[in-house]
Amino acid sequence: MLELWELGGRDGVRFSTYSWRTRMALRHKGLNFKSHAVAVSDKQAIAFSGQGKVPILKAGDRVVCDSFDIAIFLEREFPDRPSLFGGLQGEQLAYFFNLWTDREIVFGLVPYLMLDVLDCVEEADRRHLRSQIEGIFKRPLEDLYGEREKALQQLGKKLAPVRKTLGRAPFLGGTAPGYADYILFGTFQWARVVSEVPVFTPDDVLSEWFSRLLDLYDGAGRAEKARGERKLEGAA
Ligand SMILES: N[C@@H](CCC(=O)N[C@@H](CS)C(=O)NCC(=O)O)C(=O)O
Repeated sequence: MLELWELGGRDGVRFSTYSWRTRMALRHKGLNFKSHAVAVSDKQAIAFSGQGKVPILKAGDRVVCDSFDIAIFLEREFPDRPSLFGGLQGEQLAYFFNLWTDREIVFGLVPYLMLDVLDCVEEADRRHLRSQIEGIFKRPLEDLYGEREKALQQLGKKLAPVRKTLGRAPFLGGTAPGYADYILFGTFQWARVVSEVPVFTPDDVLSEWFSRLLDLYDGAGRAEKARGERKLEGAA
């Protein structure tokens, strides 16, 4: 039995970029799992893992931390299921893409999204996340938010090679999705779940790709409601 510990916000909303990478990897392998929602400030709940971050995957008595290590674990443990990397060369390239996405895209989205994230979590997590992010950027979140237009423009430039790549094939994995797709998907799913403002316009090739990813595995990504959808229902 596979169990996933992942961030859960108010009303159990699943918004973490890293847990979405893992969720999609599990679906890709056709594996069922039990999800445990964890508050980011609740370190007691994940003390069993010997570290302080989620996602964490438990498979029997084995505990795997870090979304990329979880993907490698799934690839090694379930080699007969569809491959996430398409071999070691693909795994190495996906490792690079994971680092690039974390440093350039996730970091680039923080000014744009972080105040929205605070709306989606309970008070203790709000304090935790504000002090963490303000500690990293050395500025109040409101100042960062004031620069979101600039942040979006920079993001647009950084994503240009991804757009060009998606002009050649429907997925970063080629004709079928692979772990590189889930890395980037998780990042935009984070944006979709916490913010009402779309990161790209509907005619953008990235928007078409994102929509394909949302549809995968019986619409697993789409089943998590966007911030705008929750607002319409009076829940956000
Ligand atoms: N490199 C890790 C990063 C995981 C990570 O940063 N998780 C965040 C939640 S999205 C966390 O647990 N942070 C702990 C904290 O803020 O105290 C991965 O890929 O899983």
